[in-house]
Amino acid sequence: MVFRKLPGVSASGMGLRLSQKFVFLLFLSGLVTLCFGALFFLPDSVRLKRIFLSKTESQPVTVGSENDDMMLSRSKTESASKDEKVTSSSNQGANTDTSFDYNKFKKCLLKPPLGIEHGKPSDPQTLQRREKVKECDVWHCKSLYPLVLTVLCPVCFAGGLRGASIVDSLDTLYIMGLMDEYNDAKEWVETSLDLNSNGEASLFEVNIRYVGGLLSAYYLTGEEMFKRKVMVLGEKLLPAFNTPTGIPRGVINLGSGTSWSWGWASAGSSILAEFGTLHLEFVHLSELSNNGIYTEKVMNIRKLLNKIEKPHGLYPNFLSPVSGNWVQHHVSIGGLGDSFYEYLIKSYLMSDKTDEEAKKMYYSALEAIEANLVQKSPGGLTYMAEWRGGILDHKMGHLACFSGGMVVIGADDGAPEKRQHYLDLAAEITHTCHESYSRSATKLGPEAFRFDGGAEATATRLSDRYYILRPEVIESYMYMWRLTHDPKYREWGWEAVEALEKHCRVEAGFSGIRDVYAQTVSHDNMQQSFFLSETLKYLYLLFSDDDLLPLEDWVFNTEAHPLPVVHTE
Ligand code: DMJ
Repeated sequence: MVFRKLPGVSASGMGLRLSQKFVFLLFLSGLVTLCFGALFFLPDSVRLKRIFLSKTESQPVTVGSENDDMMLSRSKTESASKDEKVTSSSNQGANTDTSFDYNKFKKCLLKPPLGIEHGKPSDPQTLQRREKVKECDVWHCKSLYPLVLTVLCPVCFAGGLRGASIVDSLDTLYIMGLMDEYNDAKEWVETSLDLNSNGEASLFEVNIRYVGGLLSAYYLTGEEMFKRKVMVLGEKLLPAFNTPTGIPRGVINLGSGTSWSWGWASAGSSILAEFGTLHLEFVHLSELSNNGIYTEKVMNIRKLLNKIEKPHGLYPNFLSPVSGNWVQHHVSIGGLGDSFYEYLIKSYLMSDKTDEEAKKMYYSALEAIEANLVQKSPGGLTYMAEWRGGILDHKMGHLACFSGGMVVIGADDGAPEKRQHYLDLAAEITHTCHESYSRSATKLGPEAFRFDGGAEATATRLSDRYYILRPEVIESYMYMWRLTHDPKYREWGWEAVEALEKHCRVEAGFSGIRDVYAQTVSHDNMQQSFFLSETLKYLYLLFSDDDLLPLEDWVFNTEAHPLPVVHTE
């Protein structure tokens, strides 16, 4: 068939004459210019500008005034060290010279981060207890500083990066007002934190401890150096996502950018609690860098998890980054699963309650957990069992004790008729975890406790009897206190302080113990960095007024690093 040109009609598809086309194009370009220009006359909206403008065009960097000691001077901002230059080509869009406006961010907060009086409690006993916790912070002892750097840090985190205790404790020191120690730690980060280290680093651990620690140090202090460091580190994590599904592998070499799966994880799988515990930090990396790639990566993980079939609505612990299928049907609210669930509700809260998808996923997961894992012991204790392909293992890990806190922070946002139910569930789980402490000789809890063979919240195996300064039980006390103000949570927290002081304090700081049931303790000579970032911080918050890091403005990552709620304007 031949198309013939009709008389009076141009050859263009639209059938317009050349002059008509010119007038139409002129009109169109005028319209586009008008719409774009209107953006600048509309009420100021960072979000709109973020969508339409490139980072160089958006808000200028504001340098703090001289009397604002939280802000860095421009000369300091400009003195980026060698390893802070972006070197990788994996993320061409990344830019360390971002336009994030720190002053504007602070104005969006509903309350001052450190409260009116740094959360100073009004009653003298609580204040005294808070002072004790502050004194427990090993950094308080100036003479120990070199020891912490050279001895404790390399052993406390075998992740290819040094200085975990330093980075993990920056915000704790700052919140406690230990400014000399904070300044020492800051200086070390600025001059000695090597982000190019060649070694086996866990993507998850680097994210929760280093990315989380640097992000919260930046948000709390406004020090540009922390932002530059975290931008570089964030970019170095991206190669781990180069898999057929975009589900990251667990291990990464930050120097070379190669990544691989844990040798112990079956069939090269990735772990739910690891790839499911990136969301909060990655959203903030995108916020700060004005580069959507980080959010894209975590949204891709969520998309896959949403789509995949879930046995009884549960999320198993192992998933193949190649096929995108579950590798085993083991489900746990403790190790290997825990913080994935925590990050669902916290993603919702951190989005200023706008992330409906995270909310939906959280409440359906919780429903499945309640239907399949939550149990009542013969002695009336509520616990979360583990699920092995449909068979229950009546064991609860110390790690799973964070769930009291998780359930209580989500109590207000589920179905209104379930609010009281969630408050009760959170209180029951926290009570069970407290029982695991009070049933031991040291009044510290074991790594895992059981509810079978006559056991009720006690460890039956020798290998489960250790305590490594973990925070989860105290974390739940802190949230339960904030949301109920039942004084028993402060009492339980104080019991823990006394037990830590009695059994874990050693000359150079605090140490884990090998058997919580032994009157004469044996120390493992290890101070985990989460003792400084989580255990001491949660205790300090427990004995502070609620206006210190108010929950309306801050969400704690799984390593207790406060990240700000992204308030909608
Ligand atoms: C911390 O590193 C984090 O809380 C993580 O999610 C699991 N638990 C340890 C401390 O026990």
